Amino acid sequence: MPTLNRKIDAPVLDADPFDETHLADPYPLHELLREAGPVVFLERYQVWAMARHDEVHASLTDHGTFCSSRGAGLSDFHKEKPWRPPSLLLEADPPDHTVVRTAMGKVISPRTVRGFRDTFRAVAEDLADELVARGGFDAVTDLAERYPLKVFPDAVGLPSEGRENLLPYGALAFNAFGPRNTLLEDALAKAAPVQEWIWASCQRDALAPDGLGARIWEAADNGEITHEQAPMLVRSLLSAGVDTTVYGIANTVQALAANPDQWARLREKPSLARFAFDEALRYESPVQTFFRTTTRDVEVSGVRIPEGEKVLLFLGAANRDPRKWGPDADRMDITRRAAGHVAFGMGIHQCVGQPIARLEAELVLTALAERAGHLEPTADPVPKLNNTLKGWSSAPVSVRAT
Ligand code: OVV
Repeated sequence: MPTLNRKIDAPVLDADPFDETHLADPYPLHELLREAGPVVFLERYQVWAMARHDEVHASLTDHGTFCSSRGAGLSDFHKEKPWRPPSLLLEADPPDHTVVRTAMGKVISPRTVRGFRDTFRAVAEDLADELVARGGFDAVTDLAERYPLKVFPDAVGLPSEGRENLLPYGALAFNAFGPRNTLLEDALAKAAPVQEWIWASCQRDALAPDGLGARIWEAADNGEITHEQAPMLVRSLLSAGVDTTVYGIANTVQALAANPDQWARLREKPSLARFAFDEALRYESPVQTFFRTTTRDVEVSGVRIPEGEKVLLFLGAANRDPRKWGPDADRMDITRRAAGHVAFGMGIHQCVGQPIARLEAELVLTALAERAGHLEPTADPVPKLNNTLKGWSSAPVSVRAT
């Protein structure tokens, strides 16, 4: 429906959050969106948007009104065919969602994740030894891409052949939440062999008997989920579990290198690693946005949104809202109480893999902080463009042993 024929009692903006300028540096747009009002209307995509913490948080936790089963991207699954069969987790509502989410929560239990710690730590320490000895490295390609790409696929029990498909698949999945711009078209053009490898790797015979993938298939044997659902849930691990952690770790190391006072704090007290990661997720959120769709007419902070409308939630902007975080919301401060950020989402869809992500980040940051004296950027980081993810394709740093 053209804007002309609708009644919109919110500021109407013509900015494109998915253009290259805003994807590379979204923060000026975030401020504009937050200051424009609690709810705005984005003319170009005919969608509503929220960028303040209160409204983003409230929408994420009201899954009855802001549903996920019509897609967590711009595309409305009631109107367009999804690019792949919808995720049983991300793109589902209760009661369907509840069943699979419960099963996944058991697979990624605290006990299971504790069981990963020793192996994950050994890999982190070997990598940190190597990188510190080198005197310099790229925080993205030498650290953030190597670490999760070793420990996570091993934990899932994936075949070692073909793992180079994991990053392109994640990039595709996260680009697919946005509009059909060149980022998405380019990713889709190369997608067929990537998708084939992913789907083959979700099948029982491809998965090691002791990994998370096999545990999902056992949940089907136990009747918690069906055998048809099992490969789809393995697919969720492969969609959401790799790029997210790569961006999260890269953004954290880059932000620490760029903020020497914060790196000094972590180096003095490596046990702050978990807090540094949370603050980095708030400060530079890997997942910047998700959409929801309204299930009814709803009023949000005085603005009426009709039923069946797409709503773009700016997680990354909520995480820098001065109304929530104070006047220095744009500053990285690892001693800040970053709890309450929405980088993992909030409510029933909040990241089910987050204990694994947190473990990876804690161990790799601790290993680095225990070994590296100084850590400094040696060149500007290079933005990596994605319709949903914010991060870098390269972030060179120099490092000296303690
Ligand atoms: C890309 C993405 C994010 C979160 C969840 C999923 C995918 C999924 O497939 O469940």
